[in-house]
Amino acid sequence: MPNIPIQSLLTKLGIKALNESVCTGNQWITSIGSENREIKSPVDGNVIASISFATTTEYERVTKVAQSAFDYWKNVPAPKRGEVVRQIGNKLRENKEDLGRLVSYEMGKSLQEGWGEVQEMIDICDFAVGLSRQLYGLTIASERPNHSMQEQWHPLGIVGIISSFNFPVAVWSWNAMIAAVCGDVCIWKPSEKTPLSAIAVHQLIKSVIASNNLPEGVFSLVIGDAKIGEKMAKDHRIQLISATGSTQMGKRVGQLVGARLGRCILELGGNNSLIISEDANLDNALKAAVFGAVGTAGQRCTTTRRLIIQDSVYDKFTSKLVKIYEQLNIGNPLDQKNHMGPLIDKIAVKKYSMAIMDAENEGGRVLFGGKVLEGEGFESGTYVLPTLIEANNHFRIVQEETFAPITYLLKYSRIEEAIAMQNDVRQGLSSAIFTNNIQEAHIFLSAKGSDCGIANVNIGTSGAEIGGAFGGEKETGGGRESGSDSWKAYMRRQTNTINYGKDMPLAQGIKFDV
Ligand code: UN1
Repeated sequence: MPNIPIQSLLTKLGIKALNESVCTGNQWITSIGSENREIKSPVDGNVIASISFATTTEYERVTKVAQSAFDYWKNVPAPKRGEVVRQIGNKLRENKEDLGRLVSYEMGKSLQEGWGEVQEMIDICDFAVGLSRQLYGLTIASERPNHSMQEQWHPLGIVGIISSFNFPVAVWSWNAMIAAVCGDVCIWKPSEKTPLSAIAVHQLIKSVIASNNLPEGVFSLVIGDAKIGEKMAKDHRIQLISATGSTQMGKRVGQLVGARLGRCILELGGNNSLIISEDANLDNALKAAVFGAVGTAGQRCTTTRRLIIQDSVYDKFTSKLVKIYEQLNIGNPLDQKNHMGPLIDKIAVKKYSMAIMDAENEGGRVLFGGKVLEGEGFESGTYVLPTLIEANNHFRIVQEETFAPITYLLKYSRIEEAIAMQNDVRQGLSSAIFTNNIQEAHIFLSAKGSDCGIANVNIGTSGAEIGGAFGGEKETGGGRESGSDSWKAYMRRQTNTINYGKDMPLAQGIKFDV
């Protein structure tokens, strides 16, 4: 097993003193009277570091600094803001290897996926740089003579980013890089399970902030727990909250932000399915199904949780799938021969075991897996076997998102039936179909097809590119982040009507003479 020289990695990434829980860009604020917590790696159970968590006093300081930074940043021309983002992208390029390794060790995803996550950050920087010259508004035909109308997009304010452990750094960049070119400043509360990767990111961008003479507060970090998250959600000084995590967490955040009529982008749970038609290229479908199910040990919001397989190919497909599962290597994610690493912690392992028990109690049949791994290399108690269960879509447990590598196998005979099953869950994030039948593919993408925010043909449910809008419907929360025109949620829209004539006609033909 490769031992990770964690201390030298932390030093390389500039992580030294850890009694500071808050960063406003260049400056770290020492936490006074706050509690210290141990951060353990799910890879080997070792304590990586003991770090301080912010108190509400420190949160207050950060918010004030962010408010004054916004007054500066909103006046910087957007392409100049893009230039700062370009430099951040380059910093990430230079440090992709080390940052990816830390993500992998702190979170437990495979090294390849750790690097992939940093690549996703680099990609969104590139996207945001281009966007900084394309924050286009519309011109609109006025109904009045000698009048023109236009729409402008202005900076919004402070964006609060609450991110989850499964993508410790990429989700920040989806939000923060777009927010930055839009003229917003951001305050990031990363998951309390993966704060070190967030600290590393802030250490990396420090030199960019300094060399561009940016004030403190354009990019801030608050290491905290749910208490800080609640504070952010209630804080009227934060114009937009972008939260990623469970549906349960999102409902709470949505209520708190809604109560003050603030804005929210919610990216919550998924219950993603892959439909495998008899007309599919089954070899490709197998590869996509396995990556979708076991990638990040089933802890992506886009993980393939349900395989909906046509009855005529069901036996053939499932027996091949079980054979692949038998050959998967599970172990230290930093060892590149391993396909799957650990779950984030023992609580997640417990949920995995309980979900399997529930599925069996409801009549499900385990075709593979269902075990927590023990023995050499698995001392941390966080490794499990990826699991395949024959089930029924209406089982209570199938209707839920369990953040673990458990995949339910479901059977269908007609495409309409498969789509109905795919849509018959409360979540609506990602979906996919494997078919070479053009009619089926188009039905799946049509209004009577998938009801999800993401619908793919002949690729899996996970691994979305940053260029598209990312997010989903129903209990997934309805928010969109990352590419396409998601930037609009980070800006304030203003409609302008300009009269360049000599008269003052009213709209709707109203007469009002004075
Ligand atoms: C998440 O799991 O919260 O599409 C995000 C994907 C990744 C992002 C997942 N690009 O799987």
